[in-house]
Amino acid sequence: MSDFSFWVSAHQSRFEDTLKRLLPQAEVAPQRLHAAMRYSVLEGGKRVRPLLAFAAGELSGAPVERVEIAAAAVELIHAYSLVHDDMPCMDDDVLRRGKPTCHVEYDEATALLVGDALQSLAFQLLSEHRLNEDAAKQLQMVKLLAIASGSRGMAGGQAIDLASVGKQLTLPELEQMHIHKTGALIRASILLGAHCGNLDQTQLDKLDRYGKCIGLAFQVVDDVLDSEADTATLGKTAGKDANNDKPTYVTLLGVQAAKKMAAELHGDALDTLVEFGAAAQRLRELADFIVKRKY
Ligand code: GRG
Repeated sequence: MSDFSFWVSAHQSRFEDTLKRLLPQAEVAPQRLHAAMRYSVLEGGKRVRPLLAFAAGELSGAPVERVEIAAAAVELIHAYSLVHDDMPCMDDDVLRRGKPTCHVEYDEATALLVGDALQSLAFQLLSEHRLNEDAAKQLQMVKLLAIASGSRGMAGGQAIDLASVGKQLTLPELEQMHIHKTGALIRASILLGAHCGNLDQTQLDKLDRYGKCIGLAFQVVDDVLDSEADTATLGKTAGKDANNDKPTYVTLLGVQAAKKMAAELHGDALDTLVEFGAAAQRLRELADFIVKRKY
């Protein structure tokens, strides 16, 4: 096992325990809602956003106990977005992370509440744990996640996505959609990890640029995988975008050009890390992982 694979497994496993501890126990009332929240968050997912937060936290000298709270907040927002995205009123899907989606396993009303409650819990975590000595910086973290997940971030991107079905978008329009829908939360993961430590504004700006490039690369790769990989490998329904008549990098550019674009964004992301030297090695490895992933 490579040093990077070991780092990933160790963090994923420790993070799973953290999530189990932070989520309400299934025995606590209202039991069905709490069980559905745990079902939607635990035992699944690559945990890419938390891993990015951990790598940025290491770079900024942040204590890992703080970063894992920030990482949990981001992952809860991500899980909420997947639960809502899978509902019949949005993408209407039955499979997520290799198991039935939340509204299939439970019911629609429960799935709606799971998303609501996960979102609230994310902000509860960011506000009740000490994440930076400087209270103003911590408040900035709350604001950062709120903007990244709200109408000027992920939810806004989802609105553009829903409105784009059956339409021919231009490349800049597609990019705008994904910078918000997928990119905003990925960017926020990196900045939240970094905000648990101490970096100057120039360094934070570089990390933000890295996040922007890698967030978009993540989506381009997602589009390629949606068109090339099978349902069993992805753990979610493959070919969904084409079936739903959604514009993607593959439908707009073709597979080869989409792969080239992902490689260019990968290169741009690595360029932003040059001045950090060896301290940014994990972020480099995560960029490789995101671009070369198979699911
Ligand atoms: C409902 C407000 C709201 C937003 C939904 C994220 C999102 C916005 C929709 C998900 C649809 C989708 C397939 C987006 C493409 C990129 C993406 C976020 C894929 C899923 O993320 P992964 O691959 O999933 O990190 P895991 O399961 O590994 O956590």
